[in-house]
Amino acid sequence: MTSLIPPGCPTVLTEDDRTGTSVETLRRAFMDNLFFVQGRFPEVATKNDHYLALAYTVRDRLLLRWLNSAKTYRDQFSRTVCYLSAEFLLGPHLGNNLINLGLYDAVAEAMQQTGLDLNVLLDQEEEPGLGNGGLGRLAACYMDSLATLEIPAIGYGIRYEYGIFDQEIRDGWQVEITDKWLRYGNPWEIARPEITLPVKFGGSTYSYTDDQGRYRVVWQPHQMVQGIAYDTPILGYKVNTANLLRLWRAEAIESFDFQAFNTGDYYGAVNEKIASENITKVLYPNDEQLQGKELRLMQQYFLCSCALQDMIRLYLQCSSDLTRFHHKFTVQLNDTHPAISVAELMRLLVDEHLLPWDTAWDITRQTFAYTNHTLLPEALEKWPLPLFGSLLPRHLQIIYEINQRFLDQVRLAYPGDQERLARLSIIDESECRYVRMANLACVGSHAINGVAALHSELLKQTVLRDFYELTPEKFSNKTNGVTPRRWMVLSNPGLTRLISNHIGEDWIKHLDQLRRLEPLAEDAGFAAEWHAVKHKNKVRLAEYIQQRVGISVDPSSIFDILVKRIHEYKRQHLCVLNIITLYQRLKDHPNLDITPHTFIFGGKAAPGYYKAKLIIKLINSVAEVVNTDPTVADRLKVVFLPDYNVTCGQRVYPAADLSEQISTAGYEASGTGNMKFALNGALTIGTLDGANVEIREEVGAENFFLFGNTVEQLQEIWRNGYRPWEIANNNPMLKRVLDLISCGHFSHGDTELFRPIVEHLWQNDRYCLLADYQSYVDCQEQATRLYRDQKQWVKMSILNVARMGKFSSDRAIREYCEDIWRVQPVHVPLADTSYIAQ
Ligand code: C3B
Repeated sequence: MTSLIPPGCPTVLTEDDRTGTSVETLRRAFMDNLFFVQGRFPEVATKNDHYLALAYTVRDRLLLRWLNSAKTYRDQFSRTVCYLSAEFLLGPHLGNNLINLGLYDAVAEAMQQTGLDLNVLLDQEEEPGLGNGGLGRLAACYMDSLATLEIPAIGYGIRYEYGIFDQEIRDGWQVEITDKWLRYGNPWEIARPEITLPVKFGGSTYSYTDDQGRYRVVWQPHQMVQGIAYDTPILGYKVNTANLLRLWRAEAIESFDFQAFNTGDYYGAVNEKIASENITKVLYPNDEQLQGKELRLMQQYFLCSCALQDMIRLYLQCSSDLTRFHHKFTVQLNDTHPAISVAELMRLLVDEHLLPWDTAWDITRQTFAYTNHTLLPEALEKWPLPLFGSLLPRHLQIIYEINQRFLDQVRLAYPGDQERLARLSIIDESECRYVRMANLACVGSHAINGVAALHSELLKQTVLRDFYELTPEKFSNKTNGVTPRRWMVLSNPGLTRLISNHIGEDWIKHLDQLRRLEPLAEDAGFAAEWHAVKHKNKVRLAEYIQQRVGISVDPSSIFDILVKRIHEYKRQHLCVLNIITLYQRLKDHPNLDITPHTFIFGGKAAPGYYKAKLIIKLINSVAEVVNTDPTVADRLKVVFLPDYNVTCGQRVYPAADLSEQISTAGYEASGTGNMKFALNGALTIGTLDGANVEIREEVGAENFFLFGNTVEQLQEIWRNGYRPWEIANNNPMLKRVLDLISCGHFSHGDTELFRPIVEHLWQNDRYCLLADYQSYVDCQEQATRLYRDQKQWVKMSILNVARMGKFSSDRAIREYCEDIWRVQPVHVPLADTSYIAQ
């Protein structure tokens, strides 16, 4: 057994203040931290002091496990997964760490004894919003599962000083506020100022032949910055494994400053410093829309260079034979954002470690694997050649070389097929020339995957078709998953308790075990408890809504929720069309007996995406009218929850009756919110898109509200010439709904405000809202009618949860481990703590 204890030391575990877990020890450690870390005595301590004192108390327990993990991996030179991602949307740490340590109840008790409420302290934490949405959150779920499955892993990312903006709603419009998440410090990270790595930008290259006759290229940069490591431990659930999330911050290199300073250019030196530090200042707030900004490319390269240099540094601590690098590390590229890694690893191996090109290329391809997360053409990253070449001149040469060798192979496989050659080329030669990052990722990886069955199929048929035909063996599907620890145990303690009382706690690590709930779907007593848990969650959300936006909603109405980034393809405005349809019906028939209905929206729009921001305005405008119209008489309520983030998700998912997953078929790669809702007992109304397809397969068609055209049907519609205006003109209710928006009914008579939305629907309707409108409205009606039969609804809810086991991120990570990473678990024993405490 690996141990931090030198031979001869006593091996009795003692309860010390930094590692002990009894209520009394936790309480004492907390007081100690309040005093000696925060420098406060109880009478003047603020909520934030309390939060920090508790965070440090919990962190000590994490560090014990983290050090043991690091030591074990180092001793065993364990094969390690490196997850490279420009985003990690972690959400607050404290609650999750308490769950994973198994200390939630003990800490709640210790706080209570101190006269504090754990919930108040949990609310103090600023969440690290280092991601936009699904892609960043997936990375966070995967870090949780990697640790829980005891897989050695490092997450490499960027420590943005400002994460995703905070959203305020003013007069119905989104306003962006900078997210100063580090303002009060971050107790979960440990700065590693001794781990700094140089990163070069710009300049030029020259070549020469060295005294051993080798062709060498030297990159003389125009600018150099250094990356500083900040480490956050990521603990698994009830295991000793705590993996490393290493985020990089950019800083000016001191010597550069001094150079300028010595020549008297003090302000020039300071400017240089500021420019360097800008690299990690802010997260780009676009989720699926490319913005070809130079600073973004700098961020991407900065991350990749720091991560790969760090891996090589770690490798060389244990072995000098870099030809086996890929045996130690396997690197997953989370979308194309880190795809420049392919060229950077080649540069490091060839230019700096003097490996022959072919050897380096072999290592590189065996190191990387690439996950694609979107089919949207506007999200496929490509960089204009002049920009790329001026920032990364050496990488452009390397890419040309990779491309030339690759295209030679393509020519052999498809003699004379010039068009295919042009499509496969890493360089886009049409009009302006670009570097295509997806092509670079495909050529430089040994495995390529999509994130849901349908998405992976469409990838092979559309954006990556040529690559699939060339190397079909590289392709596979890895359907996304979510961690049940954060998304059930932490956010829905009522449901967790109920489930565990009946089937034990194994399901938390083996989500398939939820199947054992199936027989209970017929059990009236269990169903009553199930219903009670949901109702309580809804009451809690209703209180939050009242407090946050001042709207009172009825917890016994159906809670119909749509939370995700705002995007036309996600079709929040289709949901609005249905709301207006219901509103119109009530106006026509004031005594109509409808199921009381609360629509809840949440989500951020990219700041430069005007249509998405207008959709937010539309939702709020419709809410204003509907919520106050006496004819409606509280039977319809519409709420837009501002600043939707991980914390807000944790409140929302447990309280949902109906989950809206209504994207245009073929556009949502997978979705993961759909999984979080269903795992918390919501039924889904959705299209055959992304992972909805597989959710429906698992829970059964009879327990899923399906509507809308399929991918094939939509293709057919477009082939025949899609004419949305004909649909609107032939559907009187739809036409009235569109006219009601156009005539200014929801905009105080302003007929211009929503014109961009309505006009687009009439004339073009790229995302086929009108084609799916009637089917959606009918399906909504069917769902709300069924909601009145609570017995049937609850039964369907139980069956949904019972059959959702597949969608654990543990399953997804197991598949990556077996099919792509070929990595085994490494058990971490817990060393004697008394030695550490000495
Ligand atoms: C998202 C996709 O939009 C989702 O369908 C998918 O579930 C997640 O990724 C995770 O795979 N996505 C994103 O959030 N940002 C991108 N740039 C591309 C895809």
